[in-house]
Amino acid sequence: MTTILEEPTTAATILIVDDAPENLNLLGRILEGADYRVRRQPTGRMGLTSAVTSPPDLILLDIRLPDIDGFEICDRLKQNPDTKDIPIIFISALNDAGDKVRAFSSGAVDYVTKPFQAAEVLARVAIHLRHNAFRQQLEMKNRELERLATTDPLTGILNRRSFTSYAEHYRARADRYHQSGFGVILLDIDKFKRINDAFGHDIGDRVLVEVTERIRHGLREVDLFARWGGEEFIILSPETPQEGAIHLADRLRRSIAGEEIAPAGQVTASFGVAISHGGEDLDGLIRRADFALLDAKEAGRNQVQSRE
Ligand code: GH3
Ligand code: MG
Repeated sequence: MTTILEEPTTAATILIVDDAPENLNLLGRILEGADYRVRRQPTGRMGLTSAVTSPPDLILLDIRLPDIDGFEICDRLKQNPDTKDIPIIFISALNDAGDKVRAFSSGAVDYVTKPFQAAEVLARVAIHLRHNAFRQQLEMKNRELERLATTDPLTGILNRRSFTSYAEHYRARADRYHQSGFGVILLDIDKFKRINDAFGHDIGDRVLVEVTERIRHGLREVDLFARWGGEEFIILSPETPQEGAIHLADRLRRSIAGEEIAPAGQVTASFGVAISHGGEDLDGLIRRADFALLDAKEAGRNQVQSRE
């Protein structure tokens, strides 16, 4: 992921909405002369349809139009999630401060009065396209950062930190609504160090990914599933009684051990289960699951144990 915002490179599409043909043509020619792609619409309704069906990169909008006026077009575009981020520049003969204020309050980014100067229009168009392209890049990078911060890079599932925050949310809600208990399952691959030692770290990583897939297939949409540590995973299963959680853990255990994972051979995991009793904090619950997991290891591995 690059960290520096890049200058926009593709030729932008600009929609001009103006009922005066001479304005449409003049503005269009100025913009085409600067290598923009231009669409021209002579009425409010046509401008609106054009903007919604194929959102342009920027709109130059006249205020006084024969059907829907520019303010209303702007309002409507700002309410539509598909068009709300398109920068709108009003181009109007209205030179009254009240009109300008209204234009900005309806969501326009700029206001140019007629008669306009070509160089000024081009400069304003360029700066708003640039700002908007940077804003889009920032949003994308923020989403990417959010994803990196909340998921485990190897397996793509939640990491420990985001699991804890989602689980805390579940716990608080279950307490508030006196919902039936939820189960926490901790599992740890057995003798995983041997796999790394015998086949190398890359094969070890592949085993982790395959185990993740097998677990994921056995879970419901509502279950939280995360990588808790190196070869340790955690599951929170909402509204699950003790027997249900033990049953689920055993099904997952069988799905891991059932079919060999080439070239490592049979891989097994040990499971510890704990069910929340209302009022208990998350740390306490996970600690109980961890004790149960130790019980499973001590009792010979490849099995499920639970703690009250
Ligand atoms: P036990 O049955 O008692 O759990 O034994 P174990 O060998 O699984 O447990 P131990 O804690 O001794 O070893 C875990 C190993 O997992 C050690 C560590 O190098 C390895 N490991 C942790 N994270 C990763 C990873 O992301 N990739 C790989 N390949 N190995 C990892
Ligand atoms: Mg282990």
